[in-house]
Amino acid sequence: MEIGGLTLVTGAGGFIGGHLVAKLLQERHAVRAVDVKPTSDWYQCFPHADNRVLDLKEVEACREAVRGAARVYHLAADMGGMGFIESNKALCMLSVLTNTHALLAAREEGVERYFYASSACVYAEDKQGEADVRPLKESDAYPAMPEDGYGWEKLFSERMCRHFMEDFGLTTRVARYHNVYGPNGTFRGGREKAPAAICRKVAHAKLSGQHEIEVWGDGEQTRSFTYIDDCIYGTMAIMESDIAEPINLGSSELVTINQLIDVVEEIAGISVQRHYNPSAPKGVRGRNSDNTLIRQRLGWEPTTPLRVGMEKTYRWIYDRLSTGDAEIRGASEAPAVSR
Ligand code: NAD
Ligand code: GDC
Repeated sequence: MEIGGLTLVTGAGGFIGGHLVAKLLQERHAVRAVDVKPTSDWYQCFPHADNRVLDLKEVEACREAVRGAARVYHLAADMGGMGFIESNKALCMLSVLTNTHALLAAREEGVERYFYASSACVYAEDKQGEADVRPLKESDAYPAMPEDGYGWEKLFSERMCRHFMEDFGLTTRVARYHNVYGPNGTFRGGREKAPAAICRKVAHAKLSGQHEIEVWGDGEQTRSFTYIDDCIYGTMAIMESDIAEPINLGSSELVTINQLIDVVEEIAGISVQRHYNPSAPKGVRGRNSDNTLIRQRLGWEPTTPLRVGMEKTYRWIYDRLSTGDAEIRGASEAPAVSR
């Protein structure tokens, strides 16, 4: 027996959306799963969901997607890691259409709750200039100086959620995700983020016997990485909470990229020669999540240790590569530019 009303997940063919649909179905919710990609390209596709292929940049598609839904998790976005967002700013900004039209449709339909997946990329760049960074608290998004393109779109869409709540009474919730990783996500093709990219490179080194990898930047830049299970738990908790302002959803375990590589080497059981590429996309010098607010409001914060999450991620990527797929084995890391 299903519980609650219908829940819509947009971007359901992607990494986080696929895991969210899985969890909602496991908890016996009725789910509509929507993505622009053909279902054969979804990372996870469940026969028990109402799966639809729609381009949510179109308002009519949003109306079809939202029809009958009580809850909307809006995750659809044209996005990726630094290799994608640095060279596809216009495409990233066009995601404003999906959120705008989904909000309009949600208002018309009278949905009960609307969740928007924002990003740590909304934070002002001048607060992320050092590797030994002060963790970012929610107020650090202003005065606004976010990541060019992608970050501006996220910040604008956050504010649209806020004003739909204030002016139209639509209950909106916004989480700022900090670099989420795990199995069943992008690990090749140019949109992958550092955890999946490093897993792929080390797994490829192990499989090929050529124990060397390229590292973007000098490896001393810092990040915190959030395991997918924590992301899904936090997303659903924030959706059901009374937290009306954007809130960090991220790990506070700060590591350098070199330390991330150390972890993957240990999991893989090899050491690799690192070739640093200073002209590759680097993004901010340091970024970490201040979790004071989420601890106060939810009595919880992401806790999965990097070593534990990376073990599962590496195993999944290693298994994909070791299937013998020549294209995957030789996967190029050229930044993806789609036109
Ligand atoms: P993803 O790229 O794996 O999934 C996004 C999905 O949205 C894709 O499957 C894509 O096909 C779909 N999509 C894009 N345009 C669409 C459209 N016009 N209509 C319908 N579907 C469309 O990304 P993800 O990692 O699962 O991220 C989910 C959300 O979380 C995104 O909004 C992203 O910006 C946000 N986010 C993710 C991270 C992270 O580290 N993964 C960090 C910060 C924010
Ligand atoms: O791509 P990303 O994970 O995104 O890169 C983190 C750091 O890892 C960068 O400094 C990058 O130069 C370095 N790096 C080293 N080698 C590699 O092979 C590699 N591939 C990649 N991709 N990076 C490498 C992300 C955004 C997301 C999202 C999150 C929110 O920025 O790209 O879209 O919004 O932030 O936290 P990152 O953390 O800069």
